[in-house]
Amino acid sequence: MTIYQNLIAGEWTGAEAVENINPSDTKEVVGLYASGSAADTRNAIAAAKAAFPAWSRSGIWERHVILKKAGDEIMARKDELGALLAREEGKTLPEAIGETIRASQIFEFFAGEALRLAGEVVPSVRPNIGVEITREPLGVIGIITPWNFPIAIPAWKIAPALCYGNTIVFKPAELVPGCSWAIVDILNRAGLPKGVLNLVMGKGSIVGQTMLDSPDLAGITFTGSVGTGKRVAVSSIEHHRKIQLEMGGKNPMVVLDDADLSVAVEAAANSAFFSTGQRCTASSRLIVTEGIHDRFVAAMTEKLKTLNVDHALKTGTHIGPVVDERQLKTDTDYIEIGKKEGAKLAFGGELISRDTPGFYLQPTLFTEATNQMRISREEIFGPVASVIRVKDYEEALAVANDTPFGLSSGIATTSLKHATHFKRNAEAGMVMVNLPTAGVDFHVPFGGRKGSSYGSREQGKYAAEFFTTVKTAYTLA
Ligand code: UN1
Repeated sequence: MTIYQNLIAGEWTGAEAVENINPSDTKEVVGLYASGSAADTRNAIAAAKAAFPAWSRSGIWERHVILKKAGDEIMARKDELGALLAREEGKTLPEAIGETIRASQIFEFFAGEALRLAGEVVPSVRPNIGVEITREPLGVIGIITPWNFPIAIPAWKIAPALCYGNTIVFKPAELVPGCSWAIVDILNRAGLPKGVLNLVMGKGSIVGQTMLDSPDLAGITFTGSVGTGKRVAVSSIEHHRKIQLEMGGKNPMVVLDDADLSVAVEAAANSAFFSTGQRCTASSRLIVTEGIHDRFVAAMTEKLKTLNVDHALKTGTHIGPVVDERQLKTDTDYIEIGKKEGAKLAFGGELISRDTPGFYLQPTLFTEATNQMRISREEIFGPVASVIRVKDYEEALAVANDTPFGLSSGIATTSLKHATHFKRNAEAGMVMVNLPTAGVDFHVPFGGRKGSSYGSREQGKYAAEFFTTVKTAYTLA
């Protein structure tokens, strides 16, 4: 089998490789991918550092052309890359193709942004002096991405990093190197100069740790677990490094008595269970007022009966497998914890077997949960959600905000008054009215508050905040 290698200083390299396994069919090896060493990582950092002076001064048209070419190629290959994504991560083929299209759109967006780089010219408070405010590239950026969005998250970090003139050392999640390798190959062929984008696949404890220990990374943008995020933060203070962290969520979806029941059920089922619940934007706390509670639970249970859990590539699959054995164990452990804590298992909770050996788990719904239970406080990151019954809107809002996280917060209601109040008072970076908490646009800011995020927003124009540093220049006229 060919080894998909790391790209360091413009050369494909690496003989050590690990198998990329399909979670829908653990007999299938998706490919062999290089596993980089600490020395590879140091070489990649050195290459990015050497490439920075020239790339930081590259023309905006050159950046535009490369980003546009990448976006176009990803779109042209959406079915093939979507299938690769579905095979390595386990989300369904339509979800995977959708994510691939999103990655293409992100490259197209930042191709445009490259042409719109601008500063400000303002008068000085002193006579005969002019002031210019410009944004300059930050330097070498470390990009560390999670397994749950194998193409969109790398795209939304790589595209702005390049657009604003930075060079990159990129470490994708070990479980899903395939889409990352494909993006890097596409950008490399699109004409990026050697060393501007370096790919080091491999273990967090080796590649990731070497990145954290390096004094040469000016910034690290990270999406992943709270624990690893904290380690990125601590190491970055030591190295005086800018950071952008996207970590967990325990996103609430409030359902009020006056909600349109089918809108509420669609939004809740989508955000709790699609992509196998493996989204930091997933709704895992369904906070439902008394008057609609029983009807909502009955309708959700009916809806869950219609969702097929099966091989990600099979037509008609609504929910693919859990990503791997470790995550499956976390999910089933939390299901046991929920039962012990006294929540009622209203649907699911069982492993299922299909034609191919994979990590198949039923969508799982608890009722009679309280907001104090561990299943309501800790991120599970699987197809597990719980219904918390509340008296009224005021209690629903208080429970929604009573969490260490603050990424996305949703409400299903037909009341303008409650929707408006919720938008203003939800303690979250993103608020969704009559929509799933997950599934965001690619051209507007993404990020949260409290334990969910740290640093400035990702995506859209707001990405410039992290990927650039501001300069104020004064000139005597
Ligand atoms: C989405 O819900 O569309 O890791 C995106 C995650 C997020 C991305 C969610 N950073 O789940």
